[in-house]
Amino acid sequence: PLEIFLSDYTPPAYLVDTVDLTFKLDPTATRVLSKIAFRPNPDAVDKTFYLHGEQLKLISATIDGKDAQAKVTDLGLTAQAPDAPFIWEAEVEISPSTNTALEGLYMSKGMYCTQCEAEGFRKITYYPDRPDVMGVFTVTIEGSEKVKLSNGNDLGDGKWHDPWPKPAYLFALVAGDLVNLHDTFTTKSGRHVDLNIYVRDGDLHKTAFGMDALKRSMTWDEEVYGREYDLDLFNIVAVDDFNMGAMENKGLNIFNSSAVLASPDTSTDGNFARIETIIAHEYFHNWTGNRITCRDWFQLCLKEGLTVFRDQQFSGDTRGHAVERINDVLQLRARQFREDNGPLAHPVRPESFVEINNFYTATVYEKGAEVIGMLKTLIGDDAYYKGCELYFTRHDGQACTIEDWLKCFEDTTGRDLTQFKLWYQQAGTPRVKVGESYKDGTYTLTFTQSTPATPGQDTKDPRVIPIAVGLLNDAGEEIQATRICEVTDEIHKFRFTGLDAKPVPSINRGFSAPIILERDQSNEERAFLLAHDTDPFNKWESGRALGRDVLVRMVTEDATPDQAYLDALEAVARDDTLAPDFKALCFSGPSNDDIQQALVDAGVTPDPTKIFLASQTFNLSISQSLQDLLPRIYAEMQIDGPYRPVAEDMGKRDWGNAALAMLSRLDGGAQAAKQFATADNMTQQLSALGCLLRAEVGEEQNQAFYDQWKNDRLVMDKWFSMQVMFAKLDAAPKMAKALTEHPDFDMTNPNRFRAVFGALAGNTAGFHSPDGSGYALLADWLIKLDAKNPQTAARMSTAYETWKRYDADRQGMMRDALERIKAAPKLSGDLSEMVTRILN
Ligand code: HT7
Ligand code: ZN
Repeated sequence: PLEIFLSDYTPPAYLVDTVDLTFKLDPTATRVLSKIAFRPNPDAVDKTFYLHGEQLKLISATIDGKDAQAKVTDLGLTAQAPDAPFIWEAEVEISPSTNTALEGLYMSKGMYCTQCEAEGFRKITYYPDRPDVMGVFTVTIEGSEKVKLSNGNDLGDGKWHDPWPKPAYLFALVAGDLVNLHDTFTTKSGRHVDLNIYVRDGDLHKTAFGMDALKRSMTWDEEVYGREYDLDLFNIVAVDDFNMGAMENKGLNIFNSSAVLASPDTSTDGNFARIETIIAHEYFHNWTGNRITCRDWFQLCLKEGLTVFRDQQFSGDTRGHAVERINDVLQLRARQFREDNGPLAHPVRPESFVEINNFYTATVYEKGAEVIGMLKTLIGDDAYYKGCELYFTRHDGQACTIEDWLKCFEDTTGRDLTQFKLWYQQAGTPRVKVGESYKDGTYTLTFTQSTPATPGQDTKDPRVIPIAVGLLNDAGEEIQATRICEVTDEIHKFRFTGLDAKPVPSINRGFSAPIILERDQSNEERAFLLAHDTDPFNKWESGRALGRDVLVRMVTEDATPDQAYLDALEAVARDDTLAPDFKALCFSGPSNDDIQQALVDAGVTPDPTKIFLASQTFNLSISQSLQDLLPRIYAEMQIDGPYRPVAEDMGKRDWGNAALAMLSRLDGGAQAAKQFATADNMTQQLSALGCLLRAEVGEEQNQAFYDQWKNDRLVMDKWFSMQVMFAKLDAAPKMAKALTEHPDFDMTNPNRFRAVFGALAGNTAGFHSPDGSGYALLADWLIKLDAKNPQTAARMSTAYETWKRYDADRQGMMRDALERIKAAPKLSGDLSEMVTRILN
């Protein structure tokens, strides 16, 4: 396998002006005719004319009308091209119906669709398939399908023209017998835009929320970033078979149907919130990704980190900043910290890769977003938006680098961002030790930073870390409003003067930097901050730390939950000033993975079985201590009137269902059974089913759920996943195995595969069953899936990335599973790269 290095970047030999494509659609023999106007690139070093192309049957190729005499390999072709502008014409044949990798042109339930990011266009025709080659595309689609779509504006008769030059990864085509919801949007400068969401017949009633989210996203980007839409048409298409969430193709976004289709009876609050975020994310890419794209795939975070940051801002503005931030950090810790502290750790901007699809990671996306957030914190809001404005004007229509992005902020602020750039270059989560002292009215905080070695990076330089700090007095009053301590050295001190007594610090407020704080903090202080901190993130964080400490002691010392913790939780439950969704988060408790990390940090080998059993006792104790309060909370959180996917109602359902989960540990599921029977929306129905499955009394309801929803594939994904999620210990791999034998299991559909095996990997105690059955089952299925869909198989192999954390037996069995995958015949480059990196 070929490793590609950022340092080897060279400009393309030829640039593209225009691309004319004609598709003669046929399931097994689609013909693609291309006519491309090339011109030599004056900046090129290597002048070889090279076009990428994979799995293509070349019918003919000419340069200026003469046989191109192309030399073809499995990966592309070369030809003698003039050192002057010329026209390339080619015809190739491809087979969309047998394309199960879902990359390039493929078929999903009778519908043609494409996925070209990152390198799928080369499976459609020969082309310089790299993001720094941008052309103006005109597309003609010939076929009997009722609806035929491509990028840009509709010229009629299956013909499309996109006036904006774009890289090939943003090309899209869809053809099928689809129906659509139509709406319109008028931009602030008066452009009339037609909006459509195309779906398969029968799904139209699930499109209204997506359309509303799209219009709100368009308004938000105008108001907050001054970005307007730039075509007369914006189309979204829902596709059932899709490797990721969605794709931002210019003017023709393609969505996994799970990321756009929503209705109250089939979608949970969580689904609605996710759909809103993804719609916004893809729409925001129109400026951060499409108008300004990446020079090469090493710069992926340029568009992804920034666009995630923008979608998080949007969701915060829409649903509330405190809860949005807590949820974003929960995600970051669960996925990115895990990645950053294991064998797959890599910088936000990687230095090398074998398969770019393996770098659509939590580090590039989520840590990439954190880096933007820190930049904004360091330079301030005004300077941030001024820098963005310069970026949009200076680089419109270009393919850029992280250096281009940072230079805009250097030029607007006069600040040197060389040290800040380390956040893009160094992998690993910084650890910051906190020391404190108080003398004569001066309180001093000493921060000492270090970052553990990561693959290929043994030593690290100190980074600039913005740590937001506030101080409270012992009456719980804020005596120092949030101040940003800009840590730049390995050891950095900050003084707070004029104090009457030693304060209580609230450190890294709002999670201002993605770091691990190391501080000896007493449980009294945690409880104090949980009660008094004005920063909602640290208020929640203190409660979380308390819970983690209790659980860790339960695992390591067989302790019982202490009364102080239970009292602190009760105070949260009774506090009428706190929002219901915030309370629900305070009660979500530390995750299994949280506890594992804490144990590893304390030098203890985590045993997932033991942690699971301790968590059961922990949750039961909380339920018992609140038993008098729970019926009242539950009753108060019930909502009269029709379901609305708005933050206020979602918060009430969250808190009400947290109460239901606690009640179910006491009443054997009686209340949950009532809720299941009367629920008029999926959030209530599914929460109740979860409680019943957890209590191991939900067999009847589980069957009823199946009977009710067996024809709705998105709800069926939930049904598959719930059963694995709530199976206890080694029942989880058994359940997953049984579900693979269910007639509705379809391994070629990534959503269904993830429903079963994503749930298995997420059921920590089940996946890590001491007999190794979880590891072995996943390995069997990853090998099977790899033959059909390497991209999804490779992504799911990350379930093994923590293998070095465990005891010798578990390590041995996980290593065996990884070795078995590695030795599988005809293993894809995608999966092979992942298992090799995980094993190293
Ligand atoms: N930019 C897209 C990333 C992507 C993708 C999407 C679907 C299928 C395969 C894919 N490979 C890469 C989605 C996004 O970040 O918005
Ligand atoms: Zn994206």
